[in-house]
Amino acid sequence: AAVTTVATTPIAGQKPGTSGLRKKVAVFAGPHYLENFVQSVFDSIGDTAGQTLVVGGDGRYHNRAAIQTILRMAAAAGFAKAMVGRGGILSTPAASCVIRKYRTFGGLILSASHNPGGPDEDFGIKYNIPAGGPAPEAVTEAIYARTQTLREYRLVEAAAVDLDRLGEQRVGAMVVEVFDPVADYAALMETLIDFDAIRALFADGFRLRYDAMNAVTGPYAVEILERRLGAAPGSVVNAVPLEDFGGMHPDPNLVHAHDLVAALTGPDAPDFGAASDGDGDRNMILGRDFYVTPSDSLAVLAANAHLCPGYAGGLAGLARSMPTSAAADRVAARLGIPCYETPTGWKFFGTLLDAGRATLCGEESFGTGSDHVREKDGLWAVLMWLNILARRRVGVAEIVTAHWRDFGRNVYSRHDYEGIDSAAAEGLMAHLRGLDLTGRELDGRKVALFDDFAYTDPVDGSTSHHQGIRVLFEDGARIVYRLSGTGTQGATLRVYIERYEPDPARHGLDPQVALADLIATARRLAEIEARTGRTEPTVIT
Ligand code: VG1
Ligand code: CO
Repeated sequence: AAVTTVATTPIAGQKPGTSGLRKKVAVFAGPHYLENFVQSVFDSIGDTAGQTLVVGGDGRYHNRAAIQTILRMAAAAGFAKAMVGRGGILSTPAASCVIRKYRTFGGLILSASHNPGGPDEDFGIKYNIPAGGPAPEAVTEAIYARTQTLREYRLVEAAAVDLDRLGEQRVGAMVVEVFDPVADYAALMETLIDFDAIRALFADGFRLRYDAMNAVTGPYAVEILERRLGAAPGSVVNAVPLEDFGGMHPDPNLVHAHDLVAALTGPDAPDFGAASDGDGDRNMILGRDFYVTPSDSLAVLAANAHLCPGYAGGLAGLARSMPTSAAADRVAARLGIPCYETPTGWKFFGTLLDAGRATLCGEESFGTGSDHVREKDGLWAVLMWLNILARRRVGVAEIVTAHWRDFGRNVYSRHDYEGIDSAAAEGLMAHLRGLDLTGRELDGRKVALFDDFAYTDPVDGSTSHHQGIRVLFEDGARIVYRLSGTGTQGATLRVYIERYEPDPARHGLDPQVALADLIATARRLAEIEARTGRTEPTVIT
Protein backbone atom coordinates (compact mmCIF):
# COMPACT_ATOMS: atom_id res chain seq x y z
CA ALA A 1 0.00 0.00 0.00
CA ALA A 2 1.08 3.56 -0.58
CA VAL A 3 3.03 5.13 2.25
CA THR A 4 2.30 8.76 2.89
CA THR A 5 5.06 10.85 4.43
CA VAL A 6 3.72 13.79 6.39
CA ALA A 7 5.90 16.80 7.19
CA THR A 8 5.74 17.83 10.84
CA THR A 9 7.61 19.90 13.40
CA PRO A 10 8.66 18.96 16.93
CA ILE A 11 5.97 19.44 19.58
CA ALA A 12 7.11 20.59 23.00
CA GLY A 13 6.25 18.68 26.14
CA GLN A 14 6.13 15.13 24.80
CA LYS A 15 8.14 13.85 27.72
CA PRO A 16 6.84 10.62 29.24
CA GLY A 17 6.17 10.90 32.98
CA THR A 18 5.98 8.24 35.70
CA SER A 19 4.05 6.03 33.29
CA GLY A 20 3.95 7.24 29.70
CA LEU A 21 2.71 10.43 28.06
CA ARG A 22 -0.58 11.74 29.45
CA LYS A 23 -2.47 14.79 28.23
CA LYS A 24 -6.00 16.04 27.73
CA VAL A 25 -7.83 14.38 24.82
CA ALA A 26 -7.93 17.70 23.00
CA VAL A 27 -4.14 17.79 23.03
CA PHE A 28 -3.79 14.21 21.80
CA ALA A 29 -6.41 14.71 19.11
CA GLY A 30 -4.70 17.89 17.93
CA PRO A 31 -2.71 18.02 14.69
CA HIS A 32 0.22 15.58 14.54
CA TYR A 33 0.30 15.09 18.33
CA LEU A 34 -0.22 11.33 18.55
CA GLU A 35 1.56 10.75 15.23
CA ASN A 36 4.69 12.63 16.31
CA PHE A 37 4.94 10.61 19.50
CA VAL A 38 4.30 7.23 17.86
CA GLN A 39 6.84 7.93 15.10
CA SER A 40 9.36 8.93 17.77
CA VAL A 41 8.77 5.60 19.50
CA PHE A 42 9.22 3.64 16.27
CA ASP A 43 12.38 5.62 15.48
CA SER A 44 13.85 4.92 18.94
CA ILE A 45 13.34 1.22 19.59
CA GLY A 46 15.50 -0.42 16.94
CA ASP A 47 14.65 -2.14 13.69
CA THR A 48 10.89 -2.61 13.53
CA ALA A 49 10.90 -4.38 10.14
CA GLY A 50 9.25 -7.80 10.29
CA GLN A 51 8.40 -7.46 13.99
CA THR A 52 5.12 -7.91 15.88
CA LEU A 53 3.56 -5.09 17.90
CA VAL A 54 0.86 -5.44 20.56
CA VAL A 55 -1.72 -2.64 20.64
CA GLY A 56 -4.61 -2.02 23.00
CA GLY A 57 -5.99 0.27 25.63
CA ASP A 58 -8.39 0.77 28.49
CA GLY A 59 -11.30 1.68 26.22
CA ARG A 60 -11.41 5.35 27.11
CA TYR A 61 -12.51 8.06 24.70
CA HIS A 62 -10.16 8.34 21.68
CA ASN A 63 -8.90 4.75 22.13
CA ARG A 64 -10.38 3.44 18.87
CA ALA A 65 -9.33 6.42 16.77
CA ALA A 66 -5.79 6.30 18.13
CA ILE A 67 -5.51 2.57 17.41
CA GLN A 68 -6.47 3.10 13.75
CA THR A 69 -3.73 5.71 13.38
CA ILE A 70 -1.16 3.55 15.17
CA LEU A 71 -1.92 0.57 12.91
CA ARG A 72 -1.39 2.62 9.76
CA MET A 73 1.89 3.95 11.18
CA ALA A 74 3.06 0.50 12.31
CA ALA A 75 2.48 -0.84 8.81
CA ALA A 76 4.53 2.02 7.38
CA ALA A 77 7.29 1.24 9.90
CA GLY A 78 7.51 -2.26 8.48
CA PHE A 79 5.92 -4.25 11.31
CA ALA A 80 4.83 -7.61 9.91
CA LYS A 81 2.04 -8.02 12.41
CA ALA A 82 -0.01 -6.15 14.99
CA MET A 83 -1.97 -7.93 17.70
CA VAL A 84 -4.94 -5.86 18.84
CA GLY A 85 -7.33 -6.67 21.67
CA ARG A 86 -10.93 -6.98 20.47
CA GLY A 87 -12.73 -3.68 20.73
CA GLY A 88 -9.34 -2.07 21.29
CA ILE A 89 -9.47 -3.46 24.83
CA LEU A 90 -6.36 -4.68 26.61
CA SER A 91 -5.65 -4.15 30.28
CA THR A 92 -2.10 -3.09 31.10
CA PRO A 93 -1.21 -6.41 32.79
CA ALA A 94 -2.84 -8.39 29.96
CA ALA A 95 -0.81 -6.39 27.45
CA SER A 96 2.34 -7.29 29.38
CA CYS A 97 1.26 -10.94 29.41
CA VAL A 98 0.67 -11.03 25.64
CA ILE A 99 3.86 -9.12 24.78
CA ARG A 100 5.84 -11.77 26.68
CA LYS A 101 3.89 -14.86 25.66
CA TYR A 102 4.17 -14.22 21.93
CA ARG A 103 7.72 -12.83 22.12
CA THR A 104 6.74 -9.61 20.38
CA PHE A 105 8.70 -6.42 19.87
CA GLY A 106 6.75 -4.78 22.69
CA GLY A 107 3.51 -2.91 22.62
CA LEU A 108 1.72 0.40 22.73
CA ILE A 109 -0.74 0.75 25.59
CA LEU A 110 -3.33 3.48 25.35
CA SER A 111 -4.37 4.65 28.77
CA ALA A 112 -4.24 7.46 31.24
CA SER A 113 -4.72 4.83 33.93
CA HIS A 114 -6.49 6.22 36.99
CA ASN A 115 -7.22 9.62 35.39
CA PRO A 116 -10.83 10.29 34.27
CA GLY A 117 -11.79 9.71 30.62
CA GLY A 118 -14.06 11.39 28.09
CA PRO A 119 -13.81 14.17 25.51
CA ASP A 120 -12.73 16.72 28.13
CA GLU A 121 -10.59 14.37 30.18
CA ASP A 122 -7.31 12.51 29.81
CA PHE A 123 -5.68 10.23 27.28
CA GLY A 124 -2.29 8.58 27.34
CA ILE A 125 0.12 6.29 25.59
CA LYS A 126 3.15 4.33 26.62
CA TYR A 127 5.54 1.90 25.01
CA ASN A 128 6.34 -1.38 26.74
CA ILE A 129 9.53 -3.24 25.82
CA PRO A 130 9.76 -6.89 24.65
CA ALA A 131 10.25 -8.06 28.25
CA GLY A 132 6.69 -6.77 28.80
CA GLY A 133 7.40 -3.87 31.11
CA PRO A 134 7.25 -0.11 30.82
CA ALA A 135 10.17 1.33 28.88
CA PRO A 136 13.07 2.13 31.22
CA GLU A 137 14.27 5.72 31.52
CA ALA A 138 17.01 5.32 28.88
CA VAL A 139 14.32 4.40 26.34
CA THR A 140 11.81 7.08 27.34
CA GLU A 141 14.60 9.65 27.18
CA ALA A 142 15.55 8.51 23.67
CA ILE A 143 11.89 8.76 22.63
CA TYR A 144 11.63 12.22 24.11
CA ALA A 145 14.85 13.34 22.40
CA ARG A 146 13.44 12.09 19.09
CA THR A 147 10.24 14.13 19.58
CA GLN A 148 12.48 17.20 19.69
CA THR A 149 14.01 16.62 16.25
CA LEU A 150 11.21 14.91 14.36
CA ARG A 151 10.48 16.33 10.90
CA GLU A 152 8.17 13.74 9.35
CA TYR A 153 6.06 10.69 10.05
CA ARG A 154 4.79 7.92 7.80
CA LEU A 155 1.53 6.03 7.50
CA VAL A 156 0.03 3.73 4.91
CA GLU A 157 -3.22 4.50 3.15
CA ALA A 158 -5.65 1.81 4.28
CA ALA A 159 -9.25 1.31 5.29
CA ALA A 160 -10.06 1.21 9.00
CA VAL A 161 -9.73 -2.15 10.73
CA ASP A 162 -12.89 -3.67 12.21
CA LEU A 163 -11.73 -3.81 15.83
CA ASP A 164 -14.71 -5.92 16.88
CA ARG A 165 -14.11 -8.81 14.47
CA LEU A 166 -11.83 -11.56 15.77
CA GLY A 167 -9.24 -12.90 13.34
CA GLU A 168 -6.87 -11.57 10.74
CA GLN A 169 -7.23 -8.47 8.61
CA ARG A 170 -4.65 -6.39 6.78
CA VAL A 171 -3.39 -2.84 6.91
CA GLY A 172 -1.17 -2.52 3.87
CA ALA A 173 1.19 -5.50 4.01
CA MET A 174 0.86 -5.81 7.80
CA VAL A 175 -1.33 -8.53 9.30
CA VAL A 176 -3.63 -7.29 12.04
CA GLU A 177 -4.83 -10.00 14.38
CA VAL A 178 -7.79 -9.01 16.51
CA PHE A 179 -7.70 -11.37 19.50
CA ASP A 180 -9.65 -12.09 22.68
CA PRO A 181 -8.02 -9.79 25.27
CA VAL A 182 -9.04 -12.03 28.20
CA ALA A 183 -8.04 -15.56 27.16
CA ASP A 184 -4.23 -15.49 27.54
CA TYR A 185 -4.44 -13.53 30.77
CA ALA A 186 -7.03 -15.84 32.31
CA ALA A 187 -4.94 -18.87 31.33
CA LEU A 188 -1.91 -17.36 33.06
CA MET A 189 -3.93 -16.77 36.24
CA GLU A 190 -4.94 -20.44 36.28
CA THR A 191 -1.26 -21.40 36.50
CA LEU A 192 -0.60 -19.16 39.52
CA ILE A 193 -3.74 -19.31 41.63
CA ASP A 194 -5.61 -22.20 43.28
CA PHE A 195 -8.88 -21.89 41.35
CA ASP A 196 -10.30 -25.04 42.99
CA ALA A 197 -9.84 -23.60 46.47
CA ILE A 198 -11.54 -20.34 45.46
CA ARG A 199 -14.41 -22.23 43.81
CA ALA A 200 -14.92 -24.10 47.07
CA LEU A 201 -14.90 -20.80 48.98
CA PHE A 202 -17.66 -19.35 46.81
CA ALA A 203 -19.59 -22.62 46.96
CA ASP A 204 -19.61 -22.21 50.74
CA GLY A 205 -21.40 -18.87 50.41
CA PHE A 206 -18.50 -16.41 50.43
CA ARG A 207 -19.67 -13.13 48.92
CA LEU A 208 -17.61 -10.73 46.84
CA ARG A 209 -18.20 -7.34 45.27
CA TYR A 210 -15.75 -6.30 42.57
CA ASP A 211 -16.11 -2.81 41.16
CA ALA A 212 -14.62 -2.54 37.67
CA MET A 213 -15.47 1.19 37.69
CA ASN A 214 -16.74 1.01 34.06
CA ALA A 215 -13.13 0.56 33.04
CA VAL A 216 -11.05 -2.14 31.43
CA THR A 217 -11.19 -4.97 34.00
CA GLY A 218 -14.93 -5.67 33.64
CA PRO A 219 -14.59 -8.38 30.95
CA TYR A 220 -11.64 -9.95 32.78
CA ALA A 221 -13.39 -9.98 36.14
CA VAL A 222 -16.67 -11.38 34.80
CA GLU A 223 -14.87 -14.19 33.00
CA ILE A 224 -12.54 -15.12 35.84
CA LEU A 225 -14.49 -14.34 39.00
CA GLU A 226 -18.03 -15.16 37.89
CA ARG A 227 -17.65 -17.70 35.07
CA ARG A 228 -14.55 -19.64 36.10
CA LEU A 229 -14.60 -19.26 39.88
CA GLY A 230 -18.31 -19.24 40.54
CA ALA A 231 -18.84 -15.90 42.26
CA ALA A 232 -22.56 -15.08 42.15
CA PRO A 233 -23.67 -13.41 38.91
CA GLY A 234 -23.67 -9.67 39.50
CA SER A 235 -20.73 -9.79 41.92
CA VAL A 236 -18.81 -7.74 39.38
CA VAL A 237 -20.40 -4.31 39.12
CA ASN A 238 -19.81 -1.51 36.60
CA ALA A 239 -18.49 -4.30 34.40
CA VAL A 240 -18.79 -2.78 30.93
CA PRO A 241 -15.89 -0.56 29.80
CA LEU A 242 -17.31 2.85 28.87
CA GLU A 243 -15.51 5.62 27.01
CA ASP A 244 -16.08 8.07 29.85
CA PHE A 245 -16.09 5.40 32.60
CA GLY A 246 -19.71 6.42 33.19
CA GLY A 247 -18.43 9.65 34.68
CA MET A 248 -16.58 7.71 37.40
CA HIS A 249 -13.03 8.54 38.34
CA PRO A 250 -11.48 5.08 37.93
CA ASP A 251 -9.01 5.39 40.76
CA PRO A 252 -9.57 2.63 43.33
CA ASN A 253 -9.17 4.50 46.57
CA LEU A 254 -11.36 5.48 49.50
CA VAL A 255 -12.43 8.74 47.85
CA HIS A 256 -13.13 7.69 44.27
CA ALA A 257 -14.42 4.17 44.98
CA HIS A 258 -16.80 5.44 47.66
CA ASP A 259 -19.75 3.34 46.41
CA LEU A 260 -17.74 0.19 46.98
CA VAL A 261 -16.61 1.37 50.41
CA ALA A 262 -20.25 2.04 51.34
CA ALA A 263 -21.29 -1.40 50.06
CA LEU A 264 -18.68 -3.06 52.27
CA THR A 265 -20.01 -1.35 55.39
CA GLY A 266 -22.36 -2.96 57.87
CA PRO A 267 -23.45 -6.46 58.87
CA ASP A 268 -25.01 -7.37 55.52
CA ALA A 269 -21.93 -6.39 53.54
CA PRO A 270 -20.16 -8.97 51.38
CA ASP A 271 -17.06 -10.68 52.79
CA PHE A 272 -14.67 -9.09 50.35
CA GLY A 273 -14.56 -6.01 48.17
CA ALA A 274 -12.12 -4.96 45.47
CA ALA A 275 -11.79 -2.38 42.74
CA SER A 276 -9.39 -1.67 39.95
CA ASP A 277 -8.37 1.41 37.98
CA GLY A 278 -8.86 2.48 34.36
CA ASP A 279 -6.24 0.19 32.85
CA GLY A 280 -6.45 -2.63 35.38
CA ASP A 281 -3.06 -2.47 37.00
CA ARG A 282 -4.20 -1.08 40.38
CA ASN A 283 -6.27 -2.71 43.09
CA MET A 284 -7.97 -1.77 46.32
CA ILE A 285 -8.75 -4.53 48.81
CA LEU A 286 -11.55 -4.22 51.37
CA GLY A 287 -12.97 -6.54 53.98
CA ARG A 288 -16.28 -5.99 55.71
CA ASP A 289 -15.82 -2.64 57.47
CA PHE A 290 -12.10 -2.89 56.80
CA TYR A 291 -9.68 -1.17 54.42
CA VAL A 292 -6.34 -2.77 53.60
CA THR A 293 -3.65 -0.23 52.79
CA PRO A 294 -1.69 -1.15 49.66
CA SER A 295 1.53 -1.30 51.66
CA ASP A 296 -0.05 -3.79 54.08
CA SER A 297 -1.49 -5.73 51.17
CA LEU A 298 1.98 -6.27 49.72
CA ALA A 299 3.27 -7.45 53.11
CA VAL A 300 0.33 -9.82 53.63
CA LEU A 301 0.66 -11.27 50.13
CA ALA A 302 4.36 -11.83 50.68
CA ALA A 303 3.81 -13.53 54.04
CA ASN A 304 1.13 -15.82 52.60
CA ALA A 305 2.30 -16.31 49.02
CA HIS A 306 3.29 -19.92 49.72
CA LEU A 307 -0.44 -20.74 49.87
CA CYS A 308 -0.72 -19.88 46.16
CA PRO A 309 0.53 -22.51 43.68
CA GLY A 310 2.59 -20.07 41.61
CA TYR A 311 4.65 -19.13 44.66
CA ALA A 312 4.63 -22.38 46.65
CA GLY A 313 8.35 -22.75 46.03
CA GLY A 314 9.16 -19.54 47.91
CA LEU A 315 10.06 -16.00 46.94
CA ALA A 316 13.45 -14.85 45.67
CA GLY A 317 13.00 -11.33 47.00
CA LEU A 318 10.63 -8.42 47.40
CA ALA A 319 10.76 -4.93 45.98
CA ARG A 320 8.82 -1.82 46.91
CA SER A 321 8.91 1.77 45.81
CA MET A 322 10.64 4.10 48.23
CA PRO A 323 7.47 5.84 49.53
CA THR A 324 5.77 2.47 50.15
CA SER A 325 5.77 1.50 53.83
CA ALA A 326 8.42 -0.79 55.25
CA ALA A 327 5.86 -3.46 56.20
CA ALA A 328 7.18 -5.60 53.33
CA ASP A 329 10.75 -5.22 54.63
CA ARG A 330 9.71 -6.91 57.88
CA VAL A 331 8.29 -9.88 56.00
CA ALA A 332 11.40 -10.11 53.83
CA ALA A 333 13.59 -10.10 56.93
CA ARG A 334 11.53 -12.93 58.43
CA LEU A 335 11.76 -14.92 55.19
CA GLY A 336 15.48 -14.22 54.91
CA ILE A 337 15.16 -12.66 51.47
CA PRO A 338 16.16 -9.20 50.19
CA CYS A 339 13.75 -6.28 49.90
CA TYR A 340 14.77 -3.70 47.28
CA GLU A 341 13.75 -0.04 47.52
CA THR A 342 13.20 1.61 44.11
CA PRO A 343 11.94 4.97 42.89
CA THR A 344 8.23 5.43 42.22
CA GLY A 345 6.99 3.82 38.99
CA TRP A 346 6.77 0.21 37.86
CA LYS A 347 9.54 0.62 35.29
CA PHE A 348 12.10 0.41 38.09
CA PHE A 349 11.07 -3.16 39.00
CA GLY A 350 11.77 -4.57 35.54
CA THR A 351 15.46 -5.32 35.91
CA LEU A 352 14.98 -6.93 39.35
CA LEU A 353 12.20 -9.15 38.00
CA ASP A 354 14.16 -10.07 34.86
CA ALA A 355 17.22 -10.96 36.94
CA GLY A 356 15.16 -13.18 39.25
CA ARG A 357 16.05 -11.03 42.25
CA ALA A 358 12.49 -10.07 43.14
CA THR A 359 9.34 -12.17 42.93
CA LEU A 360 6.73 -9.79 44.38
CA CYS A 361 6.70 -6.00 44.00
CA GLY A 362 4.46 -3.25 45.25
CA GLU A 363 3.72 0.43 45.51
CA GLU A 364 1.68 2.33 48.07
CA SER A 365 -0.41 3.66 45.19
CA PHE A 366 -2.58 0.52 45.00
CA GLY A 367 -0.09 -1.36 42.86
CA THR A 368 0.93 -4.97 43.48
CA GLY A 369 2.42 -7.51 41.14
CA SER A 370 4.85 -10.33 40.62
CA ASP A 371 7.24 -11.79 38.10
CA HIS A 372 4.34 -13.33 36.12
CA VAL A 373 4.24 -10.12 34.02
CA ARG A 374 6.21 -6.86 34.07
CA GLU A 375 3.37 -4.58 35.18
CA LYS A 376 1.46 -4.25 38.37
CA ASP A 377 -1.68 -6.33 38.16
CA GLY A 378 -4.94 -5.46 39.90
CA LEU A 379 -6.93 -8.62 39.25
CA TRP A 380 -3.95 -10.81 40.08
CA ALA A 381 -3.79 -9.18 43.52
CA VAL A 382 -7.50 -9.83 44.01
CA LEU A 383 -7.01 -13.49 43.06
CA MET A 384 -4.02 -13.79 45.42
CA TRP A 385 -6.19 -12.48 48.24
CA LEU A 386 -9.04 -14.84 47.38
CA ASN A 387 -6.58 -17.77 47.25
CA ILE A 388 -5.26 -16.85 50.70
CA LEU A 389 -8.75 -16.35 52.12
CA ALA A 390 -9.83 -19.69 50.64
CA ARG A 391 -6.94 -21.47 52.29
CA ARG A 392 -7.01 -19.70 55.65
CA ARG A 393 -10.77 -19.39 56.00
CA VAL A 394 -10.69 -16.27 58.15
CA GLY A 395 -11.82 -12.78 57.21
CA VAL A 396 -9.78 -9.99 55.67
CA ALA A 397 -9.68 -7.97 58.90
CA GLU A 398 -8.50 -10.99 60.89
CA ILE A 399 -5.71 -11.69 58.40
CA VAL A 400 -4.42 -8.12 58.57
CA THR A 401 -4.75 -7.61 62.30
CA ALA A 402 -3.04 -10.96 62.93
CA HIS A 403 -0.27 -9.83 60.59
CA TRP A 404 0.15 -6.66 62.67
CA ARG A 405 0.27 -8.65 65.91
CA ASP A 406 2.95 -10.80 64.38
CA PHE A 407 5.10 -8.15 62.65
CA GLY A 408 4.01 -4.90 64.27
CA ARG A 409 2.13 -2.24 62.30
CA ASN A 410 3.71 0.26 59.92
CA VAL A 411 1.07 2.93 60.39
CA TYR A 412 0.89 4.76 57.09
CA SER A 413 -0.94 7.44 55.17
CA ARG A 414 -0.51 9.39 51.95
CA HIS A 415 -1.83 12.92 51.63
CA ASP A 416 -2.33 14.30 48.12
CA TYR A 417 -2.72 17.98 47.36
CA GLU A 418 -4.07 17.87 43.80
CA GLY A 419 -4.26 20.62 41.23
CA ILE A 420 -2.02 23.10 43.02
CA ASP A 421 -0.18 25.83 41.18
CA SER A 422 2.90 24.38 39.44
CA ALA A 423 5.20 27.24 40.39
CA ALA A 424 4.11 26.99 44.02
CA ALA A 425 4.75 23.26 43.97
CA GLU A 426 8.23 23.72 42.49
CA GLY A 427 8.91 26.43 45.05
CA LEU A 428 7.87 24.14 47.88
CA MET A 429 10.21 21.38 46.70
CA ALA A 430 13.05 23.87 46.24
CA HIS A 431 12.44 25.14 49.76
CA LEU A 432 12.70 21.59 51.11
CA ARG A 433 15.84 20.86 49.10
CA GLY A 434 17.42 23.92 50.61
CA LEU A 435 17.00 22.66 54.18
CA ASP A 436 19.74 20.96 56.13
CA LEU A 437 18.10 18.69 58.67
CA THR A 438 20.31 15.67 59.21
CA GLY A 439 21.12 15.45 62.92
CA ARG A 440 18.62 18.18 63.85
CA GLU A 441 15.62 17.79 66.11
CA LEU A 442 12.16 18.33 64.63
CA ASP A 443 9.18 18.55 66.99
CA GLY A 444 10.89 16.24 69.46
CA ARG A 445 12.16 13.71 66.91
CA LYS A 446 15.78 13.48 65.83
CA VAL A 447 16.42 13.43 62.07
CA ALA A 448 18.73 10.53 61.20
CA LEU A 449 18.88 11.33 57.48
CA PHE A 450 17.53 14.07 55.27
CA ASP A 451 18.06 13.64 51.52
CA ASP A 452 16.67 13.63 48.00
CA PHE A 453 16.32 9.95 47.16
CA ALA A 454 18.69 8.68 44.47
CA TYR A 455 18.71 5.14 43.15
CA THR A 456 21.33 2.99 41.50
CA ASP A 457 19.81 -0.04 39.82
CA PRO A 458 21.66 -3.06 41.28
CA VAL A 459 21.29 -4.98 38.01
CA ASP A 460 22.24 -2.53 35.27
CA GLY A 461 23.93 0.21 37.30
CA SER A 462 21.75 3.01 35.90
CA THR A 463 21.10 5.89 38.26
CA SER A 464 18.05 8.08 38.92
CA HIS A 465 18.16 11.23 40.99
CA HIS A 466 15.61 13.53 42.68
CA GLN A 467 13.11 10.78 43.39
CA GLY A 468 11.64 12.30 46.55
CA ILE A 469 12.68 14.28 49.61
CA ARG A 470 13.05 12.02 52.62
CA VAL A 471 13.03 12.93 56.29
CA LEU A 472 14.04 9.77 58.14
CA PHE A 473 13.81 9.97 61.92
CA GLU A 474 15.88 8.00 64.38
CA ASP A 475 12.81 6.23 65.77
CA GLY A 476 12.03 4.80 62.31
CA ALA A 477 9.30 7.31 61.47
CA ARG A 478 9.56 9.15 58.19
CA ILE A 479 8.06 11.81 55.95
CA VAL A 480 8.50 11.78 52.16
CA TYR A 481 7.58 14.50 49.67
CA ARG A 482 7.36 14.22 45.90
CA LEU A 483 5.50 15.74 42.98
CA SER A 484 3.29 13.52 40.85
CA GLY A 485 4.48 12.58 37.37
CA THR A 486 1.11 11.40 36.04
CA GLY A 487 -1.13 14.47 36.24
CA THR A 488 -2.23 16.65 33.35
CA GLN A 489 -3.25 19.83 35.17
CA GLY A 490 -1.19 21.91 37.56
CA ALA A 491 0.83 19.94 40.07
CA THR A 492 0.05 17.33 42.68
CA LEU A 493 2.07 17.22 45.88
CA ARG A 494 2.22 13.83 47.55
CA VAL A 495 3.21 13.60 51.22
CA TYR A 496 3.85 10.13 52.62
CA ILE A 497 3.84 9.65 56.40
CA GLU A 498 4.84 6.51 58.28
CA ARG A 499 5.58 5.35 61.81
CA TYR A 500 6.17 1.89 63.28
CA GLU A 501 3.85 0.76 66.06
CA PRO A 502 4.86 -2.44 67.84
CA ASP A 503 2.12 -2.29 70.52
CA PRO A 504 -0.96 -4.36 69.54
CA ALA A 505 -3.08 -2.31 71.93
CA ARG A 506 -2.56 0.65 69.61
CA HIS A 507 -2.97 -1.13 66.28
CA GLY A 508 -6.65 -0.23 66.03
CA LEU A 509 -6.06 3.53 66.05
CA ASP A 510 -7.12 5.55 63.00
CA PRO A 511 -3.85 6.28 61.15
CA GLN A 512 -4.79 9.99 60.94
CA VAL A 513 -4.85 10.03 64.74
CA ALA A 514 -1.83 7.79 65.22
CA LEU A 515 0.18 9.95 62.80
CA ALA A 516 -1.22 13.35 63.86
CA ASP A 517 2.06 14.71 65.20
CA LEU A 518 4.02 13.67 62.10
CA ILE A 519 1.34 15.08 59.83
CA ALA A 520 1.61 18.41 61.61
CA THR A 521 5.39 18.33 61.28
CA ALA A 522 5.12 17.51 57.58
CA ARG A 523 2.79 20.44 56.90
CA ARG A 524 4.84 22.89 58.89
CA LEU A 525 8.20 21.84 57.45
CA ALA A 526 7.05 22.20 53.84
CA GLU A 527 5.04 25.37 54.55
CA ILE A 528 2.17 23.71 52.71
CA GLU A 529 -0.56 26.15 53.65
CA ALA A 530 1.51 29.28 53.03
CA ARG A 531 2.83 28.05 49.71
CA THR A 532 -0.23 26.30 48.24
CA GLY A 533 -3.13 27.94 50.05
CA ARG A 534 -4.36 24.48 51.07
CA THR A 535 -5.22 23.66 54.65
CA GLU A 536 -6.20 20.06 53.90
CA PRO A 537 -5.24 17.44 51.31
CA THR A 538 -7.72 16.60 48.54
CA VAL A 539 -7.22 12.84 48.84
CA ILE A 540 -6.08 10.84 51.86
CA THR A 541 -5.26 7.16 51.43
C1 VG1 B 1 1.47 7.42 40.39
C2 VG1 B 1 1.83 6.56 41.57
C3 VG1 B 1 2.91 5.58 41.18
C4 VG1 B 1 2.43 4.76 39.98
C5 VG1 B 1 2.03 5.69 38.86
C6 VG1 B 1 1.47 4.96 37.67
O1 VG1 B 1 2.59 8.17 39.98
O2 VG1 B 1 2.25 7.35 42.66
O3 VG1 B 1 3.21 4.76 42.28
O4 VG1 B 1 3.43 3.89 39.55
O5 VG1 B 1 1.05 6.61 39.31
O6 VG1 B 1 0.35 4.22 38.02
P1 VG1 B 1 2.80 9.71 40.39
O7 VG1 B 1 4.04 10.12 39.68
O8 VG1 B 1 1.57 10.45 39.97
O9 VG1 B 1 2.94 9.72 41.89
V1 VG1 B 1 -0.88 4.00 36.89
O10 VG1 B 1 -2.00 2.92 37.52
O11 VG1 B 1 -1.30 5.56 36.62
O12 VG1 B 1 -0.03 3.36 35.57
CO1 CO C 1 -3.15 2.15 36.13
